[in-house]
Amino acid sequence: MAFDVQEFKKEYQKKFEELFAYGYEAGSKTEQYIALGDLVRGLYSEDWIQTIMEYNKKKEKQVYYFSMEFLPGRMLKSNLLNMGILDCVKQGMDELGLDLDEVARAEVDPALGNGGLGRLASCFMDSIASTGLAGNGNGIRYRYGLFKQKFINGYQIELPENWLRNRNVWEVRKENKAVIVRFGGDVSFTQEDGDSRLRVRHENTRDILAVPYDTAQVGYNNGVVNNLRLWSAEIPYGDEARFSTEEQREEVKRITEVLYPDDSNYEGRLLRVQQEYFFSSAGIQSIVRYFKRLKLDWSLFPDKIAIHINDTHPTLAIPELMRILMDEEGLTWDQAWEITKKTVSYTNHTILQEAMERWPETMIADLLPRIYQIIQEINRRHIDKKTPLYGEELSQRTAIIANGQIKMANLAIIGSHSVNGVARLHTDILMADTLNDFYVMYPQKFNNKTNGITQRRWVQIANENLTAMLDETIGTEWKSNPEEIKILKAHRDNKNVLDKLEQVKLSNKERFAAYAKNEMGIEIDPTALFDVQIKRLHAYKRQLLNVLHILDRYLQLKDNPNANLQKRVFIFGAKAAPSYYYAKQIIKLINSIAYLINNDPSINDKIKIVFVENYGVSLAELIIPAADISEQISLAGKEASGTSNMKLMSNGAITMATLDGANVEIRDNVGEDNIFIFGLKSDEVQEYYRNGVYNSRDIYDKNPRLKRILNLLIDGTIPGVETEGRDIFDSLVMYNDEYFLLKDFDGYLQAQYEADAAFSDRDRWNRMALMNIASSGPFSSDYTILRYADEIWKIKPQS
Ligand code: TH1
Repeated sequence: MAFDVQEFKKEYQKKFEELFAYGYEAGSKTEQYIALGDLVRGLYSEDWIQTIMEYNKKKEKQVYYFSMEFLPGRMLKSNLLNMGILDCVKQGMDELGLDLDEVARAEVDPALGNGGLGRLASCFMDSIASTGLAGNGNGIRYRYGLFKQKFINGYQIELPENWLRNRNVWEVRKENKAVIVRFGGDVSFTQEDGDSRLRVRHENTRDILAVPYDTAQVGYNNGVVNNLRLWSAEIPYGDEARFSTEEQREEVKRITEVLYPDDSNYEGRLLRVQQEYFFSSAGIQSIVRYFKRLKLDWSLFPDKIAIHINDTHPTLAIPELMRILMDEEGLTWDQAWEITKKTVSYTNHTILQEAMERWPETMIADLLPRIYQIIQEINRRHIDKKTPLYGEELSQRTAIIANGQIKMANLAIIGSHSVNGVARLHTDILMADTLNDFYVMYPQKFNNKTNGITQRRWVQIANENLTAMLDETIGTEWKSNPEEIKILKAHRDNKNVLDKLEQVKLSNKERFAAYAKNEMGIEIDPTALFDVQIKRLHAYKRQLLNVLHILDRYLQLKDNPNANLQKRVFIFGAKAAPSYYYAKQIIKLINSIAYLINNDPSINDKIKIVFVENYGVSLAELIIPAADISEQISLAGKEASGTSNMKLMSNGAITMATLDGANVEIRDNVGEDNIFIFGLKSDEVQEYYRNGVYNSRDIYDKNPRLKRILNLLIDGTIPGVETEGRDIFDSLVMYNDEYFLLKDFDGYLQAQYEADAAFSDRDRWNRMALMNIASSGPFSSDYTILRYADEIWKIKPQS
């Protein structure tokens, strides 16, 4: 983009005065941010219009990524970067006496997602635009994002996150594109004289208006600006009389009021399924409306449209598309079914049973009577067709409806042409185990697409120091072609480069240390080893294993204050679902241990624990560049992929990992010497579950070192955790330790002491960091998305 600093300064001043009617110097940070955001939106608006017109004119095939969650993070700098004007604007702001970074921090980080799944959707939106693919996002404009986390006396407290409290400069309300989504009502069939077909009559429905808010997704230096469409629930115009009571109006608003705070967990709540149908139906309606404008035969629908469903949350898009094609457009069942299957593809993100969506049949029958009929019919035809081929038992196991429940994964698989897992190991487990019955029936549907991340946000924006150092060392090709970062390997023995890398890391650690001091009052030493675990709090992710390791160090230092131990700062960031009692107990435990150890003078700062409040995308951008160790210690087989592992690696952290999810592929890329691997393998875990010989009590009795650590939980050493300590102790020792922490403990400790040794050899450690950065290119979501486009969606980058 042709752009000039002087011109920018003029435009910015003008924009500010136009918006606020006084000079920018007197404005608040929020006002200064809003003026800049508004200006930036104006700068890409022509490309935005142009991109959409181009797609329409060429009747380009487009993908629609349906996701219940998007976690875009702050958008200002990412838009500036992708538009190619970041440096220019930074300089301009500087000359105006403003600090771009400070102004950028005034943007509220929209937390419209829980964790990896939502962040993946946003990395994908960036990559779709940046690789020049015609693609759109479809989701929900929650009035409140994921709760804001506070710690009070070490306990997690949840506060509402009013992310729209200031003006959202990026979104555009498109009232003229609103559609009606219908709930409830009565379904009947009529046949007119001389008409061979039955007509569906769907009456007495509760009609909700879905209003889209569009946000631009700016591609990296390519002029492409795609669209993310988020739907908001409102009362239909002119229908106010039907919503006369406050109660009725509240009910409408409630649909898009708040994001469900559960990650990898399922609650069969009515409001949740309303949300799912609401945005799925609205998305399908707007797609069908667009397709009809092309004036093509319906059979060409799958040649123009690909619909991707991010986990099962948008699965109702399948029966909804069937409904519209049949009831509204008059296609036959077989025509509609062919089109639907060819159009839809599905990603599975977890094998955890507690995350599998199953809706009570009666709930769906009441809420969505016509959709319910269609699901029944899909199920009936599936069973009729598969029983003669695979026998009664196997076919019944793949039924969509069983025991009064509707299994959304089964519907998603049967109603789509592609099912993918999110890392090689995960996909293998799906095929061999979790979804094996379906794999037997539809082997050709199954494929792997290992997750990825965008280095634009996670390196270029989050880690400016590293970016500058890379540019200087290997040139700038890696920015548009992430694989090219591999040429950094040539510098692995270059002492000068290794020292520079150490400097980069140190300055990022200083930046985080300043945050810890200013925001939390914790003093940390930037030369200590920063050991980072940032992810949702979940038993299977095993934050507790990390805790056991910390307690082991604590005991060593208590025994001998001069013990020769590497100084470490343990950094945690994690939210627990508000109803996940055990996870909240673990938060309280970690905070209490932090209090105990951080304030114990005899520990002499050899251990510090920093549990940041309200972890999210913005804090990730601060923490990840400062990490030395990346904790990826889930029980093997449980973490489908993980994506913080990739972000941390790209920033030169060394992975401490089990062979789970994408950790396996990270090891393959970086090599055994540049990663710390420990613990049970996924097949060994499987074997334990099968033969049931695991006995954690036995390990507790026989391992004195571990026993002493576990006893700390119940002997009063840790203040204020009488119940938490007891419950956690019991889960590990008395109730057989579901996630095998005690089994993996020894291996973990050993790997941690190897890490200490490696860290104390500065050249060795820096070389490991360099090799991680240099091996991170293949984990770019640009490549992931190109594989989706080529193998699943059948769309090509625009030239
Ligand atoms: C996560 C997986 O746990 C993680 O391993 C993976 O990297 C990420 O998805 C992206 O693929 C999941 N998040 C959710 C959230 C909900 C339900 C299931 C999953 S799986 C609400």
